[in-house]
Amino acid sequence: MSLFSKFKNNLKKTSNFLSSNILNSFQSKKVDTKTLEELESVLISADISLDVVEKLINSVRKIKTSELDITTTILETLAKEIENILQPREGKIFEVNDQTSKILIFIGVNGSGKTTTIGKIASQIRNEKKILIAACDTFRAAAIDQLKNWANKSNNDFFSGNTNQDPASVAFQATEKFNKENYNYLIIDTAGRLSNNTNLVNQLVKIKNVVSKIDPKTKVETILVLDGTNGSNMIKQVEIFGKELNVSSIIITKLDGTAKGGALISIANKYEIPISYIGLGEKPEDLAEFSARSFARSILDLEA
Ligand SMILES: Nc1nc2c(ncn2[C@@H]2O[C@H](COP(=O)(O)OP(=O)(O)OP(=O)(O)O)[C@@H](O)[C@H]2O)c(=O)[nH]1
Ligand SMILES: [Mg+2]
Repeated sequence: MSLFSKFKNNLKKTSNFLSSNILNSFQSKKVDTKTLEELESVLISADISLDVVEKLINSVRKIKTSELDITTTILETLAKEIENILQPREGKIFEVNDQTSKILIFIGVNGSGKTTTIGKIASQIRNEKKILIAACDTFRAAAIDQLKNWANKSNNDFFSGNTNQDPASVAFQATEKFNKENYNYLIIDTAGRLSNNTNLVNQLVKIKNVVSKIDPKTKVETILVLDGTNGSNMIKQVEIFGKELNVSSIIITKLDGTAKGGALISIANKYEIPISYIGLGEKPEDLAEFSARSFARSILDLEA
């Protein structure tokens, strides 16, 4: 299946919502105050932030009512505008020809999809890179097992400490193994829940400091995983984690399960942080490199 078909098939909840409501709003085939107001409320209901909605409405306002196929023109205009917002955020974590070794620390609130996303990435790139996956979510034995299963299934090496061992000390040992045995990538899974957010963020900062100190040559990246079904609430999470940790890349998961996919556009508009992947299901292949054009056209139910 092509990347575009994957986007198109798995973003149906958002695209059904947007395209059917937009077509409904413009039954009169006119661009006027009433139809623009309706469009505005459709876009807001799709969790697109007000500043973005304003931009989109302004671009549609310029369309001449005399145009023949006005609804297609409206959808095409919206898609172009959305693509322009998203384009600067396209950014890969992984390039086949890039020889840089990396330590990737996955962070995010509990249930956002960190462990699953690590499993998917490790499955997809296992033939390209020598990967060590480390379980630094040491609070629950089940969390370690879940990650170990993904490592086994994808044929990647796995490192874990003991239950309740300090996560930063597991990260320390994993980094030593990573250096000694010449891995390309060390992928670190972390816990999503602690007694409170401050403790959680402090814990992550500690992990980051520990792995950055051991090996200054290696690039350390912090990957923030957000649950797409949270819609605009994702913004709060970018704030919480972004304050203390320099977020290198964002991954938005579960976009197959929500009509609130428009929130991705709000995030892209608000933060200059690259979006590397989007989650489109639970299977290893259901993780797609983010593409601005494919996303913009898919959510408006347009063709590639
Ligand atoms: N439909 C769908 N489900 C997903 C996606 N990504 C993750 N999930 C599911 O979301 C649930 C939580 O995912 P996890 O990977 O365990 O989340 P986590 O961030 O590691 O959670 P904690 O370890 O509790 O912090 C699992 O049931 C996953 O299968 C996605 O893109 N689409
Ligand atoms: Mg987990």
